[in-house]
Amino acid sequence: MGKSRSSASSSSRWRWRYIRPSYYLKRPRRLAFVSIAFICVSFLVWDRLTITREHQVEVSILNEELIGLQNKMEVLKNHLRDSGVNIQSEDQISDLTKSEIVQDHQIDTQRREKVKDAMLHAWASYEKYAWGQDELQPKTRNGINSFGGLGATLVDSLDTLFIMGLEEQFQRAKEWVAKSLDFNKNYEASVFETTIRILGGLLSAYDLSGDEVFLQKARDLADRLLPAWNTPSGIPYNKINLAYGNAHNPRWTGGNSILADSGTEQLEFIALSQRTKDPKYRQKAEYVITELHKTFPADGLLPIYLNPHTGTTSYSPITFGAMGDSFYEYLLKAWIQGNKTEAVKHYREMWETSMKGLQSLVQRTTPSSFAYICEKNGDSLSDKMDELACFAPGMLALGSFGYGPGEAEKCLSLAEELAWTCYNFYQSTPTKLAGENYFFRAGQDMSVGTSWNILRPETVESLFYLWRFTGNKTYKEWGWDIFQAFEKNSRMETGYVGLKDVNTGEKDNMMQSFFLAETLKYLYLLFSPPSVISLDEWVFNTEAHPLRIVTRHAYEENVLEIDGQQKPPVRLHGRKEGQLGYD
Ligand code: DMJ
Repeated sequence: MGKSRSSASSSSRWRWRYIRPSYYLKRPRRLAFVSIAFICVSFLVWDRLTITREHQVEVSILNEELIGLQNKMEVLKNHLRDSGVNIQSEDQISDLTKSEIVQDHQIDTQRREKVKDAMLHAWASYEKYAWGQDELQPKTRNGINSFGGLGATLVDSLDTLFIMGLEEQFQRAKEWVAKSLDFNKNYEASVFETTIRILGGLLSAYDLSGDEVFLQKARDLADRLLPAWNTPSGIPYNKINLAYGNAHNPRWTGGNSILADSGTEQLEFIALSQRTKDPKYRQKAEYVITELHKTFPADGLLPIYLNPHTGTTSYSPITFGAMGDSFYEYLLKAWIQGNKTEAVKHYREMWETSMKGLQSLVQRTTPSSFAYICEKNGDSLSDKMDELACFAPGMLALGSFGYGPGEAEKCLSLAEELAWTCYNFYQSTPTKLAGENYFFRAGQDMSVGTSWNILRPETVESLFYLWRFTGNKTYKEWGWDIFQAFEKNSRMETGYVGLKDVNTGEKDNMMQSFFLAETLKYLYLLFSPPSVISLDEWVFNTEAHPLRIVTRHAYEENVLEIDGQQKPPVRLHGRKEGQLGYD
């Protein structure tokens, strides 16, 4: 009996031996095994919990976006109904087969990857042959300092790399900015080019990444540019020596400042003041508009030459192409950047006036009735349009939603007509790439004038805006056609080049920095969901650098805040690339 009780108790002790510490202390191997197993299980649980938490955050962000989009859709539907447009019922919309949506999504993903691959190729070639220099010459495999040695391609590419999720490349570029970007150059820089490419590129990189090094560099550069505005009228000189600060205008303008060169710094300088809380940048750039506002003509169209001493215009052509273009673009965008508030109302008013002027320049070709924007010399119109003016359809689409019903549709419809013309600038040549400008003669529709193509972005920029605002997939197809033509004619083993002639396809030897900053970025965004760089939160400068829209208070307060605080950096990619806003 006693024996059986003791054997029962020893068998129960035997069964529970695994939970006794003494068992493991005598068996170090088992102790090690159990410890490792415990660590692994703990890690697994922690990892799963982290993923769940991240997913919850992402799901709630997506839910917020969804609600926002649903609200916007309602507003849009009401707006369209008010204007007499027939809206499909929910049932009809859901008739769109799921497979069609999935197919579109797959096509977009593939195309986006192709554009990203093009960016990688352009960037890798730049890294290999022209690292730190302004631009790559792919044929001769060398770099060239066409902007004074400011690493123009590198700085222009920062945000494209970031948006495409090319993190290693972005980090390498950031290190170069931190260690090697030096503005103390005895070089006569173009105030316009340096602002839109370098200052814009740095500010955008700062807004996206939150890294202070970009803001410090931006401030240093802007401080060197500021003396250009010290003229009797406040209209800036267009050239400045970055090391010594002496400013002047180029000789070929007869001492005049150029309209686009003087009226395309507002976004960058306002953004810099907002981020540094120092109003001096904004004040200089905005005073230019105040000055031009005083004598703004009834049609809102300004000749391309401005006298920096008197602040008045000099006799010269009126154009939405070279030397005029981005002045009009910035009137609209400064209004958007300023949250469309009272403080920036005058920008919108000036822009609307200019858009009446633009309409007065629109003619149609025969026989195909392509709409185009004429240039104007004195009282006479000339039937010529630069490819550069193909930014206008995008600008009109972006500005159309500020109008009331009726006017908004008219504006959007003109944008669509002009985009069709610009697309045909490409389609009408043997290479399917557009020339630099076009002439329109009775009975002949369009014919190429200057026949080079330097990888410009304006048409794909407009396609991007039109797709965002109309949801019409045709614009993606047109963008894809243009991308394929670049791939076919401009891609080389050592980068991308322009064409000397779009009729013959003969190549030049330059990979322009705006190909990486603008052309490839707009194409990538054309095939990305609209939440990637949402136009409600960002405004693109004229070099396609997105600047975050922040709260702007009325002028009299003279205080510009960023919603109380600096916003956190943007997270475009989750644990796996493509989680947020991509797939
Ligand atoms: C870019 O530098 C900018 O888009 C500018 O506004 C016009 N020219 C080039 C691209 O064509």
